[in-house]
Amino acid sequence: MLRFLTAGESHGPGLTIIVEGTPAGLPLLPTDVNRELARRQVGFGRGGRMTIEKDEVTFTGGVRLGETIGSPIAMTLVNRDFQHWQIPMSVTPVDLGDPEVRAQVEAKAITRLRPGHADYPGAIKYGLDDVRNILERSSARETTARVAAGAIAKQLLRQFNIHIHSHVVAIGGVGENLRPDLPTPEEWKELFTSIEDNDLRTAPANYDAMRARVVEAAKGGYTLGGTVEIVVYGAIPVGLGSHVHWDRRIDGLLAGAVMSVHTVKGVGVGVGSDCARLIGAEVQDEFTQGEHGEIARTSNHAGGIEGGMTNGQPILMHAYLKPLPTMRNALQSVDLLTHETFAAHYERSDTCAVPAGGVVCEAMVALVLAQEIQKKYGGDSLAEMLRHSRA
Ligand code: EPS
Repeated sequence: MLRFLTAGESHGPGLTIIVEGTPAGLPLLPTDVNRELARRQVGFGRGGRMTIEKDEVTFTGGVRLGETIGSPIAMTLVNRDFQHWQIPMSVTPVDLGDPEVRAQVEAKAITRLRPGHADYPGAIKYGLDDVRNILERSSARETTARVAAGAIAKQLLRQFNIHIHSHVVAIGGVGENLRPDLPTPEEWKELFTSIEDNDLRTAPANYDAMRARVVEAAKGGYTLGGTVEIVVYGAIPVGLGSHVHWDRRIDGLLAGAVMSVHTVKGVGVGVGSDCARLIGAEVQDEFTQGEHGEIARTSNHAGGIEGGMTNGQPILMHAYLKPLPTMRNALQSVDLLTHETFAAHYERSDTCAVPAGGVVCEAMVALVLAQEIQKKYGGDSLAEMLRHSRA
């Protein structure tokens, strides 16, 4: 079954991604991955880093003549910014006796803990007196690697006519949090096309007000969070996941995967947290007889999941992202070593990373669903999986 591992620091030489367990015979080109990486790099409100990087993978294993061969897929990706960090992020020891070299390493040491970041627990856990080693791996740079792995999962799901998309529905309190009704497939298509055309990845009606909110935050030196909606549509089979055990319920698996994305502090399925205040009739979805006599639904408040299983409706999820903890207008902090009070450490960061966050959430959803599709259909090759799905 598909699983993945990533390695690499934010300002180190690069990222490495291994995706294991993909079936043989899946058509796969670097452009399938790079297209997703480019979507993640877009986003009004990002800092200067995205103008330095151009994220593109090199396959170094698992793919031959444009198809997977069943062996682990290995990808590497270069951090272009590493050229500015060669001494402080050197893999081999550097000459700290040289005052110039020492100054460069010391300039990148961090001891003024950022509230809300991994700095404090990470430094205590790993016994460090410089938070740099925590920042480097806790940085959302790692999400590049997840999107690369997720692109392979998406490519597998596409073979079964399952598609995943996301859009930003709110930033910093501007925008709608929940969609009241289930849009038609045509409406989804129109919405998603318009979203890919703008750098906030939001419906055009929200764009100007959201953009103004981000500009205001950048001027004020603070950061913004927001809400993204993730939608899975197409031929979703009934019964991915199961009601029989807590760790087989697909809402739990999906929520856990999305919650693991940097800055995500809450996840909703269907009406999400609104279910606590709505009445029963507003949360469940009535059955009806469809046009061709089939079993159909009048709504999709459940977000396509009932009893820990997909019910064949589109899967609708919301992820709630907090404002990034690295802020020019820094909060009060203490120095890790002296415990003196200071303003928290600030270095180049983003005012708002919500549009990119949506693309990362898509990747995590894709990785979970690809595993579930493999459980459902089994098979070591794509042809075998397709045969099982047709049967
Ligand atoms: C990040 C800080 C910024 C972001 C980075 C995540 O990087 P830098 O410190 O180099 O300016 O740009 O995101 C990425 C590099 C990326 O690829 O998304 C952080 O502290 O989490």
